[in-house]
Amino acid sequence: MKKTALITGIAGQDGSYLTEHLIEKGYNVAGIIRRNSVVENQNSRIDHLDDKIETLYGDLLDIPSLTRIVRKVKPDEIYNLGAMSHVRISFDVPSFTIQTNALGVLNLLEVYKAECPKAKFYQASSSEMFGNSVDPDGSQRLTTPMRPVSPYGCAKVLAYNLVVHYRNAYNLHASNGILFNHESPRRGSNFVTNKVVKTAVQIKQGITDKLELGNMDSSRDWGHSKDYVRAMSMIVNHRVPRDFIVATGETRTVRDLCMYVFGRLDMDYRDFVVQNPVYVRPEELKYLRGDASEARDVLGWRPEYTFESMLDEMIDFWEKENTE
Ligand code: NAP
Ligand code: G4F
Repeated sequence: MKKTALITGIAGQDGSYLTEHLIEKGYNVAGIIRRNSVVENQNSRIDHLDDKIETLYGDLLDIPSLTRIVRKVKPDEIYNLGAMSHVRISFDVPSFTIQTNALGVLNLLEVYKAECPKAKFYQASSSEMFGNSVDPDGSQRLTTPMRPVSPYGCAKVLAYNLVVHYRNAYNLHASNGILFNHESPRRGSNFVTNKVVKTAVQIKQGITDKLELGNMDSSRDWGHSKDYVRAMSMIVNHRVPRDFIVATGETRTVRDLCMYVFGRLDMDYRDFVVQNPVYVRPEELKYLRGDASEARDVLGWRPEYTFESMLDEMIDFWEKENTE
């Protein structure tokens, strides 16, 4: 019989790729969307899947909607990807961030426990939870202390702990994927990778003449969303519920990112990038490099994209987009 997956945040970057992946694996897919005042903007990432999925209006902060949806969909697997996912903006809307990213998870766990405790549950946890904590070998792993440096990171730590607690206390198949940064052409263009690629292409095409950034010295472990949603499905289908790190194991600075993208377009980033304090965070997470050896050894997960092939795909996307 076909399995049914319920995805919160289905219209987001990861939600859209996960939906494609699960449809390919033969799942029925249903997802929660929120009301948006500009309806045309709502489903741009999943419009092409319209006739293959069911979308239902709901919100992680609205328990009756979660109960109604879970009763209707009867999911075998729940993927909780819904969140206020922008770290810098979480400093501007800390209370909303904590409510959505922490209490929203509690709401969903309660509905899951009450309505479909035999289902499997995935929580989108984040490397932002580690803050500036790094092991002596320069990596973060499951045992690395979590010392978050943003409202977003604090909320994700609470959600992470709630999932572990519900798993242990109520014998639920609930797992955390601690995913390091992952990108794609579908990434919001206010995250640094897509911002750099989109603006560099626009500079090349004469549409604009500068790129304003914040801190260029922070390092991130960047992978591709398509690779990371495969890991989500592997985690959920692992025999026992447990947490995994998903990362490439390579780290690069924002400066390296600019150097590669502008270089690919035959430009020198130093001629175009200016610093704007608006994009500097009150507290910065300086360095991330994940140790995903358990995802590789236990789940058999391997990323297919490299840093370069991911950025090449994003450059191709924006070159076509800007000329259409
Ligand atoms: P995204 O593109 O911002 O998607 C997030 C989705 O969550 C959006 O569709 C959003 O809907 C929805 N959402 C927001 N608030 C909600 C609420 N109260 N109730 C229901 N849905 C809500 O983010 P993403 O990159 O796909 O990330 C997916 C998840 O992974 C997030 O939880 C994120 O924090 C986590 N994560 C991401 C990364 C990464 O590098 N991408 C790394 C680690 C963890 P609206 O459009 O209506 O706002
Ligand atoms: O692209 P970013 O905004 O991603 P960030 O903050 O690392 O968060 C992403 O990854 C997390 C996993 O670690 C996820 F949990 C989270 O949901 C999100 O997907 O910023 C990356 C780096 C930061 O150091 C930031 O300070 O780029 C630096 N940066 C420099 N200038 C900038 C900019 N970031 C943005 N967004 N915009 C700039 O102009």
